[in-house]
Parts: sequence; structure tokens; C-alpha cells
Amino acid sequence: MAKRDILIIPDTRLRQKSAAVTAIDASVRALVEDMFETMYEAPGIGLAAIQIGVAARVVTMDLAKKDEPKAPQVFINPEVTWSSDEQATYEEGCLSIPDYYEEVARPKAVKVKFLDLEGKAHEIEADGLLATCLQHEIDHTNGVLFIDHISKLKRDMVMKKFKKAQKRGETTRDAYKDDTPEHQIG
Ligand code: K1U
Ligand code: ZN
Repeated sequence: MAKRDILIIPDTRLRQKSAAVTAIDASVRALVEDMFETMYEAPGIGLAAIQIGVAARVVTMDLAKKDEPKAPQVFINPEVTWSSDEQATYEEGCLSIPDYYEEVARPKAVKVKFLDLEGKAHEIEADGLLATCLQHEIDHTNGVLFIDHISKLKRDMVMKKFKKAQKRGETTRDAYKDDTPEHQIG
């Protein structure tokens, strides 16, 4: 197991569409282990493989609360098969956009089909945080970021801030761990 570096915007790899997994072999199992180590250490509640630079349609997630036992979930080739007309708003964050949170409106409920690590096919109906997180992570597999769902004005501000940080050589999440004014938006 190894913790990997998480890509930060404006890294263009985050805009890549990931390829479907065709065989669930040792390399996929090793990838999933690395993703969980990276996600738990961040910490985050979800992670798509492209966020560690691997363009494969693999998602890890754990929505357990702090006082609950771990509840790791793996979604291979996840795909939304149905979404509700009703929308729900949730304040989202992204490990590839450190320390930026914004309200995003998405379908309140979705049906998602996916394979598990044994290659077994599932289809689940999700709402609440699971629906939000699944949509956020499936977006990653298609090169879409949550800032694509907010106003252009806000998105431009975020991109400007992270492009400036990149110019300063701040290309890892560690660079955003402090609270200096140049890291604040608005
Ligand atoms: O995909 C990612 O970048 C991970 C992201 C998932 C997500 C969060 C909120 C709404 C939709 C999707 C995160 O995990 S951001 C960090 C976060 O939300 C969190 C971290 C620690 C404890 C609780 C939440
Ligand atoms: Zn994200």
C-alpha cells in the first residue's frame, strides 16, 4: 500500500475522461488499496483514480461518521442510469481543490450501476450524501469538477487563485494546509 499525491487544479490530467476497467486484476486491487490509503490520509470521503493520476474508472468512498466503524466502498465503471428531476443542494469540497467549498445543486436521487472488486454487477438507488458523492466522483471519471456546476464568476476566481499558486510552485495539497491570506478566495 502507498499513499499517492493528489492532483491539484489546474492540472490538466483532471480534465481527462478515464477509461473503463476491462479486467479486475492485481493491478486494480493494488490501485484500490492505494486510493483508500490516500483518501483516508487526506482525509476525504471519496476519491476517483484520476485524482492520483490514473485514468481508470475506479472510485473509492467511505461515508462513515467519525464515531462509526470504517465502511469502505468501491465502485468500478460506475454509471448513472437514472436521476430524479428533484434537485438537492449540498456544500461540496474536492481534494483536488483544497480548502474551497461551495453549494452545488444536483439531482436529489440517482440510480448507479457499477462492478464490485469481484467483478459482480450491482445497481443501487442512492439519495442524500451517497447520491451527491457518487455524482461528484462519477463527474471526476468524466473530467468534470464540482466547480463546473457553480457560476462562471466563482469558477474563474477559483481557477485564478490556483493558477497563481501553481506559478508559486504550490502543486501539492500540503501547500494549502496553512491559512495565509494569499490562499483565501474572495
Ligand atoms: O472527490 C473528492 O475530491 C473527495 C471529496 C468528496 C466529496 C465531498 C463532499 C461532497 C461531494 C464529494 C471530499 O472528500 S472533500 C473532503 C470532505 O468532504 C470531508 C473530509 C473529512 C471529513 C468529512 C468530509
Ligand atoms: Zn473531487
